[in-house]
Amino acid sequence: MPTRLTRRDFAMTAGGGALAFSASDLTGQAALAAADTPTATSRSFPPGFLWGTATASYQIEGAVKVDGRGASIWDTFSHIPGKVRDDANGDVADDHFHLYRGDVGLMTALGATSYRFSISWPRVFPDGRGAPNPKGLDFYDALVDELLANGIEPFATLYHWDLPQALEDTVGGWQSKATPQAFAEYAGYVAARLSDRVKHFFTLNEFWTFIELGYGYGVHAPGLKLPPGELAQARHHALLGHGLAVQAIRAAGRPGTKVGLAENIGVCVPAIETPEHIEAAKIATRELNAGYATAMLEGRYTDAFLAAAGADAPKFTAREMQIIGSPLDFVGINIYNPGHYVRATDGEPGFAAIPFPASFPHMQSDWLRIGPEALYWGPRMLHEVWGVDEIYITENGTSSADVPADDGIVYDTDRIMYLRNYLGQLQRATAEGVPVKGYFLWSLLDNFEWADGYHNRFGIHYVDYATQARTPKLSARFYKAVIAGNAVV
Ligand code: GBH
Repeated sequence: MPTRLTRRDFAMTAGGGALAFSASDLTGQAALAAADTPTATSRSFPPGFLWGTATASYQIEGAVKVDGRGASIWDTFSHIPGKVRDDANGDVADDHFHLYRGDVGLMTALGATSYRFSISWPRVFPDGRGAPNPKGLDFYDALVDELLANGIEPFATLYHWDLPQALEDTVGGWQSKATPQAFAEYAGYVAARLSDRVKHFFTLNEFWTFIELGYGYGVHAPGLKLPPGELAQARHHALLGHGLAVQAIRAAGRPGTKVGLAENIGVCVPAIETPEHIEAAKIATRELNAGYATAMLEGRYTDAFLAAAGADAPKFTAREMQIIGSPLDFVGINIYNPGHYVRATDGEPGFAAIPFPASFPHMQSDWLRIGPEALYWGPRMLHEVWGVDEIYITENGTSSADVPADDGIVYDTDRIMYLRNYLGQLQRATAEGVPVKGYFLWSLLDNFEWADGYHNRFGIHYVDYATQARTPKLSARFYKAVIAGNAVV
């Protein structure tokens, strides 16, 4: 049942209590050594709010042929000339597979209390299914131990797009129901092995992106351009993989294991914050996310979604929709930009999405539009439309045209501007009682940015790819002050 927060509820739950801040210098990192002293402000987050960074396996690990890892569709795709900017690939990336201890040290220097990483499916099941690779989880075992030894809570994503190539070759990847089945087996195996230490598992990351860009537009692996009906079926199989994995993780995980998803919902922002436009944005939230988030959070495709798809609608059974709608413990949302500004209209459907004016501001990439209020409305909509009570911002950040200055530091004031304004809106949400429990900044390090290769740098640590040296950018120092103060600074 959707729940509705009233102003009174907000008032009763608002406030993070007194700001208990002690300026501590936790860092061993030279460039972060200067401790900026946050002052107590009304811009604080609730006590116990988790602060971390996020990464994904193929974007940072490298070591693609180590310890029996199988190939993924991104290994194959990135090695096809012309698919990735500068024909870059993830063969080495940040070499995090070998440098993870130092990278956890960067997190410790920030004062981070959590970390979101993803597990490479083909490390664990080189053929996607069948026999697990005995060494497949060793790296993640060691990483998790290192995190916990440093007081950092691990959050694991099971699928951040590196599908085992064998599944693409043998069954057509997400085009087949065999892939969701295999994904669930892998998910259960990982949960059995790691849930003694990892309490939060995300099933799949950004359904929209890997399905639409990978199987529809052909710009991400596996590079297909399926016709609408087949694309709809691939979408449905990704949802089914999620639902089956939720059940497998529950069955195999220790008591207390929590499972959720990480989706880049299209955040519907009311163009004007008045009741009629807010109501319109809620209707829009359900309908404009009907292919993914709505289906998983409600266990159904909306009537409007099926009507619009017509003959190209996915084929599904009632049992499958029940699996897809398996209850979740929490929901993660990746928010970089506003999805749509929405206004109320008379009659059905009650909303209109307003096209973005050409002058709408953006960061380095065109798609990275600057709409900080997306970080307010995204979680508020999750809570009010679907009653979600445990919300994480699983990604937020930006790439910038980062160039080290003479002293070696990147003075990325544009990234700080972006983060400060988005965090300000997130703080507004928590102060009003929207149950956001943590925030993961994308990303810890500059890394392999998919089809954009290494050109777009999203890290708060600069990576010199020739030497693998990591240097905190000014934004790392900013984020450290945010974490230390548990407040927007
Ligand atoms: C996330 O995607 C990913 O989860 C993460 O791996 C990635 O590194 C990060 O954000 C930064 O991009 O140029 O028209 O093809 C964010 C959503 C959707 C943003 C696809 C880039 C490409 C649009 N992404 N989009 S287009």
